[in-house]
Amino acid sequence: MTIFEKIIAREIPARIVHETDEFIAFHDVNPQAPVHVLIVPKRVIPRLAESAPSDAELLGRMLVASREVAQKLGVVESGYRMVINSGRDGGETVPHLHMHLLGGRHMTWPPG
Ligand code: DGP
Repeated sequence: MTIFEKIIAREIPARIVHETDEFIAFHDVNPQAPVHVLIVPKRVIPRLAESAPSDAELLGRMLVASREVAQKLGVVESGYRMVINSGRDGGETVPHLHMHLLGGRHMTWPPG
């Protein structure tokens, strides 16, 4: 069981900002920006590289829901960045697909 499944099951606490029957959004424990939320599907997909065509609608709904999360956290006007780390070189540390929503400061490019 990944740490995110434990958060979904309420076995460990998290600061939840949004939840549907398909996904959950909560503050990252190690924030990299004033706003740093993870949007996580309840159904485990280990990483983007292991997603299937049948995941397309779920992933699309999660991306679209980022707007609602950004609105709640006050960054929809100022802007925000969505990041998905997939696999070792992508920097993925928790093998349960998740989208990072980062905002509240100006993001630089290229990422580290
Ligand atoms: P990634 O590197 O893309 O796999 O991001 C994993 C993120 O998960 C990382 O930014 C830290 C966060 N994280 C890890 N463990 C916990 C936890 O127990 N609670 C919360 N809220 N976030 C966690």
